[in-house]
Amino acid sequence: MKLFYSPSSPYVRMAHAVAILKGLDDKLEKPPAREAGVNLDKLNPLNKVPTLLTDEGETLIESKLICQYFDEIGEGPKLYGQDPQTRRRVLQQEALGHGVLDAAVLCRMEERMREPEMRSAQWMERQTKKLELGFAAIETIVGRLGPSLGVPHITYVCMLFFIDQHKIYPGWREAFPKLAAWYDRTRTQPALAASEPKLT
Ligand SMILES: N[C@@H](CCC(=O)N[C@@H](CS)C(=O)NCC(=O)O)C(=O)O
Repeated sequence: MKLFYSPSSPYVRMAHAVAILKGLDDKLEKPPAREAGVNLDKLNPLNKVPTLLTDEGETLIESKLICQYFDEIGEGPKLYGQDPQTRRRVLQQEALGHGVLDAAVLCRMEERMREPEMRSAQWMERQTKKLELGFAAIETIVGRLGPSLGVPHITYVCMLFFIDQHKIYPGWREAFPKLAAWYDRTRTQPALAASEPKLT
């Protein structure tokens, strides 16, 4: 299988961490997606990472779908659960982490891509509100998650690492101390430690 890869992408990291957890890392090639000569848009019209090309020649786009595929073919307990209610709960918890990460990425893009005079304070406020309310909701969820690594753990750790790395929400640790303590404990679990980007 080929997982088109970018070491800085938190969405790629989510898929990679699930692959490690499901015993699939050895079966993954990780071609760099952003090198000259790689035309990812031929496989994925959205030209986004992660994109997975399976051994059967199927192309999967979206990290959440790739994580579900790894859960289907990998070893160990089913991360998305066996019954519809558990599955809905995991998908909902995952969606919340993705939504917060999406808002963080939009904040970063606004700052990176636009000149200061072109930036919209209203847009930033709108995204920042999603961060604040999302963090509050996630803080209550992690209190109930248990120690065994699952999709919500992976989603939240990858999201929090990205936000910390790019200083998108300074002060979150003081505002959400239980979430900060959970993050520091959880990020050291093997699949998360092994997939953590090396900061230079
Ligand atoms: N919802 C997508 C988001 C993927 C995404 O936005 N990836 C970024 C890298 S972090 C990307 O490839 N951006 C390139 C672009 O938008 O042109 C997922 O979960 O896979």
